[in-house]
Formats: sequence, structure tokens, C-alpha cells
Amino acid sequence: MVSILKRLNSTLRTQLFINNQWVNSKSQQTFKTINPATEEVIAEVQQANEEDVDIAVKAARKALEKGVWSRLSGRERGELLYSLSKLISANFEELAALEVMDSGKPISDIRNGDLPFTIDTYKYNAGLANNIKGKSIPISGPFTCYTRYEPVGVCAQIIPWNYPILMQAWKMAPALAAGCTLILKPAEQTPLSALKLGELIIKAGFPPGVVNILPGFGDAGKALTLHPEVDKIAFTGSTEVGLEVQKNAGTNGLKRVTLECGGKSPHIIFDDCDLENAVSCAHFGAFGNMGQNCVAGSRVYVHSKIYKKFIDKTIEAAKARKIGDPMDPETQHGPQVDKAQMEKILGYIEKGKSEGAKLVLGGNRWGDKGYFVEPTIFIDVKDKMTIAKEEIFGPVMSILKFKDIDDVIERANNSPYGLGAGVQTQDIDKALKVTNGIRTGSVYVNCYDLEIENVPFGGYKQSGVGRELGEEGLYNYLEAKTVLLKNVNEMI
Ligand code: TXE
Repeated sequence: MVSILKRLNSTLRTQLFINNQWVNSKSQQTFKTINPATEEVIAEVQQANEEDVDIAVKAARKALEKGVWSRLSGRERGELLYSLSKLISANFEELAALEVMDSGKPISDIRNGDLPFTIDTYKYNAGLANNIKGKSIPISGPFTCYTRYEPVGVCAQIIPWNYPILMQAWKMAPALAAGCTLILKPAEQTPLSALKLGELIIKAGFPPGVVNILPGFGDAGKALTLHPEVDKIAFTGSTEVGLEVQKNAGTNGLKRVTLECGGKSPHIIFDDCDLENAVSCAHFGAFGNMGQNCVAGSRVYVHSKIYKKFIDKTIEAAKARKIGDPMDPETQHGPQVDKAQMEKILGYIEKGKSEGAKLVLGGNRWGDKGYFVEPTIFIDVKDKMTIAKEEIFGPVMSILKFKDIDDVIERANNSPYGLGAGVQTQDIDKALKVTNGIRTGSVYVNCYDLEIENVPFGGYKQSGVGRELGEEGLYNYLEAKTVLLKNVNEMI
């Protein structure tokens, strides 16, 4: 893999990115980043800790207060964001290779999904930057009243490993469009594409201190959430850590918090659905990105009338899924991100078997090198079983049977999570009954897991707080200021 990068003339970036400079961590500590397909060490990366966090936050605070970014016009900020999107396009293959090597995601997914979406997210927010608008509000008396929007300030952005470069764009693009400065902490499993972006930030011409990137572990993330000079935290990761982030965010001041956490999304397949489409949506929903997807449709409720037919076709589709080297453009299914995730998934599979679910496909590690897990299907799953309740974050589909629409809506809602839901039917009344009855941030009808840069995304209940993408995503990074003017000489 490193030879691919040599061919692409790429330099691996392994230092911290602070104030537009590449620096070692104060402790000189490093950590290994591993290729999950081969288990080989790719690089030793500098590990940020509390002291580095403090330096980066101060750099971001200084840039904010000097106004080098926040006081540019929306158009100027938009132009830089647009330049960044062009640079990502210009470095497309290099970024794709880095992402595959570091995360194990199949290159076809990166080329057709993650990277185009990353570019679109920057472009969309480039346009929004010059379109931030307050309101003129009519009030009684000799007053003029309006609102204006200002950047929320210094943002700490903590991201996971399942969509490394895309999650970076979801976080950074709106924050930068709003005029904020930021410190991004990529996941310890996948720091490389985030760091490469630092290089493009300099090339695009962002002033020093606006973007700072700190590879490191949870302790660096925690230091960010506790830092008194951070104004806002945006986090994507587990619900467990999300809860801690929210708590820490209220420890040294009152930080704004948005969270995108876990899920256990239901996908309801009615007997009047287009079966081919339903099978393909359910397949993509459960196995896409090797199941490492917050909105994975991991609870598949199938109507009793088509239960057997759906299962047969779903097994057939999963058997045809091509597992292997993620650098091969034909590969659909790469490894899980690391050994810990692989073992966690295999543990859930054992639990499923021991609690009485019927395993009809997969269930094992694939090969003995790399952290691959076979696409796995359980049928006759019951709502109370662990595999139907907890987020597995792996390629495991649980199929449950239902007969009645009211009953299935109740069962689908019976979860602490509320991120996404799918419904497959050709009956508009059924579709509407489910979309209105289900308590989740997104509902997909006759499709699944369709995220778009101008469409808000986020969770109800323990799946999150706030929305990303769309205009909602931008307004998380803005404060509304109300201005009230008395028209002293003019009584209207
Ligand atoms: O997540 P963590 P992990 C779920 C999924 C997965 C499980 C564990 O079920 O199996 O979480 O994954 C940083 N303060 N999701 O352990 O720990 C950490 O360094 C501040 C769903 O990787 O939540 C990383 O950058 N930050 C999810 C980020 O938080 C802390 C995507 C996520 O790590 C921290 C990933 C702390 N105390 C996992 N501790 C989704 N919603 O898509 C860790 N971090």
C-alpha cells in the first residue's frame, strides 16, 4: 500500500497540525496506525495529549479573536471552502488510497460515495457561507428589531473511524462556513486522511489557527471537551462517550453540544413491497460499510406473508457479496476497522446463537489475516434478544417476523435509539402511517441510508442531539444576536 502512495507521490503526514504548522506532540509520544486488511503498521503518528490540546485551542482562540476568519465576508470564506473542495478533487486518488489503507473501506465505496460526498459537502457549505441571513422582526413601538448570526466561536470536533474523511467534512465545512475556528480530533484508528487535509488547508490559503488537527485518543478528546476556551463541541461516536461528552461540556463553562451517536435502526418490509428493491435496500442497509454505520438497518422486520421468500433472496444476495482486498475495485466488503471491533462483533454473533436466534449465513471471521467478518444473517430473532437491542456495528442482519402494522411500529419504536428507519411498501397510507409513527431522525421509504449534503441528518432519543448537513447543520455553528434599535426621533 505504501508503494501506491509512492507512485502517487504522496507524503504521509504523521504530525500534529497546529497553526498551519506540522509539529510533534509535546510528550513526543506516538501511536501506530494499522492497515486492517493486512494487520501491518502503516505509520507511527504523533499522539496529542492535554498539553497539545491547550496549544491548539489557544491557536484557534487567537485566530478567532483576531478575526482573520470570522471577519472575512461570507463570500470570501465560501471561496476558500470552494478552493478546498477543488484541492480534494485534485488529490482524489491519493486521498482514496490513504482512506482504504487506514480504514479498510473498499475503494469503490470511497470513489463512488465518501469522496464525492465530501467534495459536495464543502461545495454546499461554500455556497451557504454567503447566505447566512438574520430576520427583520416587526415589533410594537418606536423600535426596529433584527437578528444577525455570528460564529459560535472555537469548536472542538471529535470524529469516528467509520467515515473518516466524510465525517471531517460534515464537521469542518459548516463550522468554517459560519466563521468559526476549530480543532478536529480524528479517531485513533484512522488519522491519515484527516492529516492529509491539513496539507490542503495550507494550500487553499486558510489563515493559521483556523483549522487545527490533533490525532490522538479519547484523553485528547476529553481534554477538548473540558477546555474552558472551547465554545462548542461536535461529536460523532458511541452513545456511551456521547453521554460523557455532554456531561464534560458543562464542567468548565456552558459549551454548545451536538452529538451524533449510535443506532439500532428498524427496516420494515411489508408484503406489498417491490421485493427485489426491498432485498437490495435491506442488504445495503445492513452490510454497507461492513455494517459500521450509525444508521445501519440492523433490525429487519419482515411481514409473515413474504417471510420465507425475503429470507431466501436475502441469503442469496449476501452470498454474492464480494469479500477481499479493499484496494480491489471489485471488492464490496472489506475488513472491520480493528481487532477490537472484529472481536466485539464475533461476540455478538455468539450471543445471538446462545440466545436462540437461528444463524442462516456466515457467523465467522473470514480468512486469518485482516479483521474480516462474513456477512451474517440471523432469522427468527426476537425483540428481547441482545442482537435485536444493542448496536453491533458489524455485518450482522437480524430478521424478525411481524403481522400487524400497529404492532410493528410499536416494536420498532421500542428502542433507546432513534436515528433512522426504513419502510418498504407500495401503499402510500402504510408508508405515511409508519413515517409519522416512528420516532427517528430520518425515515427512508423504498430506499435506505440516503444522506445528502443539503438534507438534515441526526437522531432522536439516545442517537443524538442536533442535526448535521443542510441549513440546520450550519446554524449549529452560529449564535443569533438580537438587535433592538429605538427610533428616538421618530415615533411610528
Ligand atoms: O467509539 P468512541 P469507538 C459505536 C459503535 C462502536 C462503538 C465503539 O457501536 O462499536 O461506538 O467505537 C473519541 N471524550 N460507534 O470506541 O469511543 C475517540 O477517540 C471525548 C458509532 O471507536 O465513541 C474517537 O475520536 N472523546 C459511531 C471518538 O471519540 C472521546 C461511530 C469516537 O470514539 C472520549 C463510531 C472521551 N471520553 C462508533 N473517548 C457513529 N455514531 O457512527 C473516546 N473519544
